[in-house]
Amino acid sequence: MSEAFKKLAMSRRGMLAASATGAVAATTGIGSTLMSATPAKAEAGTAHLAPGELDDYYGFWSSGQTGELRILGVPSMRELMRVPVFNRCSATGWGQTNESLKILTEGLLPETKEFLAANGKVTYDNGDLHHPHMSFTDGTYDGRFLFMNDKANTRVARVRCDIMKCDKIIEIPNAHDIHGLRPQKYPRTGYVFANGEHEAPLVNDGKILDNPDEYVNIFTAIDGDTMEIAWQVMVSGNLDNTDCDYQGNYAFSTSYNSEMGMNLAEMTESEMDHVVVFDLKAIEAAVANGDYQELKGVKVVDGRKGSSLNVTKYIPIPNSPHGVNAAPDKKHIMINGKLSPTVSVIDVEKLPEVFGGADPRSAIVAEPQLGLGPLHTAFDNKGNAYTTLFLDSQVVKWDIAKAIEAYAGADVDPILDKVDVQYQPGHNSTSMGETAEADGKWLVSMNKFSKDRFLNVGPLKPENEQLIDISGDKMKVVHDGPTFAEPHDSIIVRRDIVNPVNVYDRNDPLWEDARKQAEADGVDLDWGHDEVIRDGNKVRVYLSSVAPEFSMEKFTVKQGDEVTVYVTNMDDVDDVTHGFCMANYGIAMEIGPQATASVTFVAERPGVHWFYCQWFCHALHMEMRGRMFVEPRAS
Ligand code: K7E
Ligand code: CUA
Repeated sequence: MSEAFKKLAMSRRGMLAASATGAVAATTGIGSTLMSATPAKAEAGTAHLAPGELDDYYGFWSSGQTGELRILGVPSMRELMRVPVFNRCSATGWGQTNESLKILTEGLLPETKEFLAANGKVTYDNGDLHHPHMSFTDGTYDGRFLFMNDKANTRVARVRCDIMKCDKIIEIPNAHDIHGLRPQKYPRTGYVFANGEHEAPLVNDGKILDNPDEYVNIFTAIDGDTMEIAWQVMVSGNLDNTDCDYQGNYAFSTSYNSEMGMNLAEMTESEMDHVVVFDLKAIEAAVANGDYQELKGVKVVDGRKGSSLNVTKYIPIPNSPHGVNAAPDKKHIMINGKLSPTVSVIDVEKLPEVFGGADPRSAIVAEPQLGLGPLHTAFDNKGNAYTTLFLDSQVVKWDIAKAIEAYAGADVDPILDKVDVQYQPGHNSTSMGETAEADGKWLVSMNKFSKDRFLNVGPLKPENEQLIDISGDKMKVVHDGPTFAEPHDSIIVRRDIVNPVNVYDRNDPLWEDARKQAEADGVDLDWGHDEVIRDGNKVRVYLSSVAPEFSMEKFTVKQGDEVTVYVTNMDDVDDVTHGFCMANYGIAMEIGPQATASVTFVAERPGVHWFYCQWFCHALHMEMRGRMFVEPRAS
């Protein structure tokens, strides 16, 4: 810890202890509008849905360090579901069932598996999920998949939208700490672009520390259909957020640390950082021509400054840009300034000239001054942009065409409206706003602090996600929505695009391994079954369940047996999920209608052990139970 950091840490603690909010605000910029903001009045009827009424939109929310994906209804902001991804889940058995463990482990690199084994684990327990985005076809959402990053452990995951379960997680080699993530918009996804945020020595084997020249950052393109890595590009400077155009030609990544600094002073030293523009066709050509090095089985193309391959361009942007957002006009890319009060607007039609040798800044067609701390921008269908101002605690609505005129010298003010939000907004999202079908109805401002907006629940406060009606000229805050740690980002998807099933298909690939094992054991999973198969000290117990009963009231194993319990839920009724919880064995899982799930444990505790259904399914749900008898080891 540096002396400067110690001092800063001590002075902040001192101020907070004295609860001098004003002083904190003055030094950190946090809470600058805390005192002045007036509570917004909800317009009757706008965001309120009567009991039983359905929302118009699905909202897909990240959860930051909680590591799961959340589904909300918009505009009601009701939380509909939590989908475990990088985290563990006590209710569903995610991280415990064989089916989920396969997904959580199969995409890890060999050295990661070794490292985890040395720590007594098979996979990571945590994740930091920032950016959930849906797959696209022709510039709009197609309802197939959701993709998301794990900043904590350098992974990318996919969720199937038909069942709303994660089906793939891969660790990204060579990169460090995946942050920005976006699916290709055109012609389809296609590629999923992922930024490694933190730079490290290319071969990170403990020989290099203080030699930033040998540090690199890695931009990765993943094939969204196979979840395999297509290629990587090595860049100069770090990588923060990313987005891509509507033509399938370019991707863009912001860099807040073009300096390759290792501490705060170094990282914020230069006046200008940059956005890296990736020429996708040129990268594909370089790969086809063999202009790459192979690292950990991945083709890595050199896109650093000074590389002879013309695959990247570095456009200078004022200090520490953060969010990147492509406008639904299919032409403009917004680079949000963060430390600079500006948003820099790139015209994608100028990029061929830049790659032909023109001044990279010639691609910038507007750079409006919007306020303090612009982080992310969302869009409506009328040519307007909505940018969060972290330090000002506001959302600013501005006219893209006017900003372009002003940059060209016209005397026009692009700012149309500002609204206070509570407080410190990070991401925002508008209904369908990151697609060509932006509809200009709703905006969610995702605020990092909630302070006085809710009942006090102790030092750890919820965040506040405010719903803003953007259908009129003036923005109106109509709803406060508290959320637990720490949603960064969300997307708002028209409900007709998302069509999940009610009941699983018996042939779903999720339990492929269980199906094969059952076949080998002569058990037909598609019929009610109750079999105990012994195979040395391995025992496979095949149970089925129909509310309110398991197919076996008891089964017997021996102490020390490795027991796998397979449960098939024979109910094919909408909403009848069963569970399997083995009391005092630390075992619990969800079995959806028509699904099979399995869990493996060592029966080391002798005696009678009750298993029961832990998802309420029937009037006789309490009676849905049975016994495992573990015969003691002969001693
Ligand atoms: Cu918090 Cu998208 Cu990770 Cu901005 S990111 S706020
Ligand atoms: Cu089955 Cu509760």
